[in-house]
Amino acid sequence: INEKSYACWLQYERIEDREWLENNKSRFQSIVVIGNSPILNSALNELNLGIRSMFDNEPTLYKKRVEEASIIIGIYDEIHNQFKELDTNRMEELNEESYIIKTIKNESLLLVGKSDKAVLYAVHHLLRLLQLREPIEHLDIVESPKNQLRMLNQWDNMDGSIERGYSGKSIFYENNRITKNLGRIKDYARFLSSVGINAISINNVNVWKLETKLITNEFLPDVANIADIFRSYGIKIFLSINFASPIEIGQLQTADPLDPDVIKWWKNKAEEIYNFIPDFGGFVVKADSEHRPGPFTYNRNHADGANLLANALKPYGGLVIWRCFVYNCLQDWRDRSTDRAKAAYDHFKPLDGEFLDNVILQVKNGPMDFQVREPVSPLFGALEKTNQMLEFQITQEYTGQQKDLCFLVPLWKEVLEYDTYAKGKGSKVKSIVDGSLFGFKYSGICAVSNIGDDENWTGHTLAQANLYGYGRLIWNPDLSSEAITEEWIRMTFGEDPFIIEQIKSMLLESWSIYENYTAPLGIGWMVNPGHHYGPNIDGYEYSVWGTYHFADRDGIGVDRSIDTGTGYANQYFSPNKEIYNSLDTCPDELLLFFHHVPYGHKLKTGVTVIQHIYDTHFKGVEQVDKLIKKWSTLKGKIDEARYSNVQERLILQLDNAKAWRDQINTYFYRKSGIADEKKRKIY
Ligand code: GCW
Repeated sequence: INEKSYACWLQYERIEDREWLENNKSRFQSIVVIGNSPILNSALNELNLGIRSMFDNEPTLYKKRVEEASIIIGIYDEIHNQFKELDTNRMEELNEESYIIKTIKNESLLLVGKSDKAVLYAVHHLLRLLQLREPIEHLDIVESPKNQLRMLNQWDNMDGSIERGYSGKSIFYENNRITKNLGRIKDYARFLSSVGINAISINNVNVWKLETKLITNEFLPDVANIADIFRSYGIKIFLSINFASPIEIGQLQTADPLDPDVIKWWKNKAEEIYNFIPDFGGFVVKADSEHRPGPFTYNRNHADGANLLANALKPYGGLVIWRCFVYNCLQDWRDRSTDRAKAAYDHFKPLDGEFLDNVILQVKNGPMDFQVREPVSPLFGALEKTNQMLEFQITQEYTGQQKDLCFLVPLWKEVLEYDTYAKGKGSKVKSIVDGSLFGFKYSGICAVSNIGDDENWTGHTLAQANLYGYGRLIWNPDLSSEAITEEWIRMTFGEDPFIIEQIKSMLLESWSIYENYTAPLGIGWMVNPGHHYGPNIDGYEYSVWGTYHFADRDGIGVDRSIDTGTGYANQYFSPNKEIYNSLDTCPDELLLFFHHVPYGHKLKTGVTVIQHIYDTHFKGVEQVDKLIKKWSTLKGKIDEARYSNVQERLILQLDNAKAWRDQINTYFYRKSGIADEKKRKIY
């Protein structure tokens, strides 16, 4: 296998800078670990691996000789008596995942965590500094993650396929079994822990027949093996469950959440699971959504459903992560009153306060479905008494499927910085999901993973940046997109300033480029039904999915305003609702999400909607051309495997961008009859 492709951002390239080496080598001669646990062991192994490969020198491992070691790692409780340098007050205030890295008197480095997991994070922090060739002479770092749950959702099926996966097959399952080849899972755990991920659900939220049995003794021993691996990297595992399990695998006639036999069945089931996995994280649940079973069948609501499971998991400290992706997926396109965007809020807002405290509602960032541009879901801020977490999609279902380059950190950053005004100005999404605004007991961020068994994990090598960036951003949403991008490039491709600049601009512009050549002005969709790649303007127009653009000869867009439209804008707090509601103030990029306008409507830029469509679509293709040119300047400067992987995909991207440009432009030219002012080629 190609090591560089496989190693992602943990390249641990040999340090060539002589001066740097001379100055710092002595600091990495020996390590002592105080304490003993599987996680500390992982921390030590990683540190050892990193040092060995960057310094070309195997550090000596001491058992106890603290005075002689150049690096001392351990857990605060077991270590603090020995080091007066540790500020006890400061340490007491920190949480279980916090750590410090400190240079102490005799030039040794102290890496102390509040827990063994935190020690592992400290080690990764130090290795990152080394990979970035940062100055390390006088370190005094205190770090805590801002979000509590930092999670990934795998959409992996046991036949080895991955729903919306674009990077090969599952690393977890093959031939309807859990894989015996656990090495890759271990490396995945290493990557995830290096960016601070602490939870993972390991099967698709669409839980099919076989996957329903993951919570039976047929598969639990194998699930427990996977849990062991992740546990030693500080990551808890969760399973997606089938709400109808009591019927499917329990021989009951019903899955009614208020039925005593059903309640008992889940209680016993929880006990059984925790016998295998004592620190099992809990369940992720997609219920009454896209034909998956749920409480509606029994005339019960989502709180009844979630609380059933929460009661069962409670004795063991388990969580129920209940998804809010609930809408009518059998809509009649003739029906203009139903609005899919309103559904999640309509279903869950009335239930605020009715969920048990070990339930978390998982809400997608937008009200529709991970489109290239959507407003932020109005459920953020609307739930004051219910634990909430945010769901992003790292896998590029609607954003180019890892053929097209689309770096998503800037999008996620916008979502986290969005002000909901739920408690007045400054009620940002990031302070809702970090629990601080409403004092949630549990909260955080999760995302659908983009990895598979491709050699480079993510299909497109540059899509590794999305996984890395996701982890870094949710650890600390205050990090800038630029800083995260640069970190990733330097760790992945090294220190050459030219390489860094080229890739940095490619990544940072890619989201806007993708937006330029696909569906315009926040309208979304217009993709091929089913697989969702490539243009198909009317692909979903007369479908059951509630995803329409309503283009006719006069205009385009969905009227979601309060007086004349579906009223969706009303789900926001003031002043957001007024901003979206009015044509004068609605931001251009979301115009067609909120309003139906004539093609001649002037945007804030002064350009008409139709001319904007033409301009952006021609521009998008030119921009992809430039991406190809930029990348070609790196030939010979980076290894051939990664170079050609990206080059091949950029060529596919260009084809796709042209297909989008020509279909979108032609479609709207034919609908509107309005010519391009610049008289470019439209078919
Ligand atoms: O984005 C849509 C996808 C489905 C997915 C669903 C969901 C797992 O097209 O493939 O199902 O959302 O989030 O549940």
